[in-house]
Amino acid sequence: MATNRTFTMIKPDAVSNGHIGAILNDITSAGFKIIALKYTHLSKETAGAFYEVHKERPFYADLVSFMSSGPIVAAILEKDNAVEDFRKLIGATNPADAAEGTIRNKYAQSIEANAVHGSDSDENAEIEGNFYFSQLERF
Ligand code: IDP
Repeated sequence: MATNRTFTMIKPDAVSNGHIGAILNDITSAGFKIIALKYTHLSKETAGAFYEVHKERPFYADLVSFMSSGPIVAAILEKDNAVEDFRKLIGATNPADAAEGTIRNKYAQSIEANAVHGSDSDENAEIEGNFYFSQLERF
């Protein structure tokens, strides 16, 4: 059964292009409640650990460099059917394929610098939220 939480990051491209406020506004306007929020800058080691599942993929090294190239915003979000609804709100991985009005359609630069992350399953939402936030930092 779907849980009601997902995890997101506003990636370095969207942060450096000044889109934090607009993206958070899109997220809350779509009915998501912010449960935890953090502005941070990942080291290469931390970005590498977060994307460990993609270690064998050809873009892994570039992705780790990109994700540690500047600050990001991490958040845990709550809404009914959160994981699926959030994936719809952000759109396809490649912004060229992202539906009109989705966050990636509006703010992403490329398939790599694609503005936001959204968990792909309830299990990963839990793992990813725990990666960034302690019990004291969420409620
Ligand atoms: P998702 O973020 O839409 O779930 P994944 O396939 O899980 O997409 O890939 C994780 C991240 O890796 C993407 O959001 C994007 O930043 C990057 N990525 C995915 N495919 C490519 C690619 O073909 N070239 C470069 N980067 C990619």
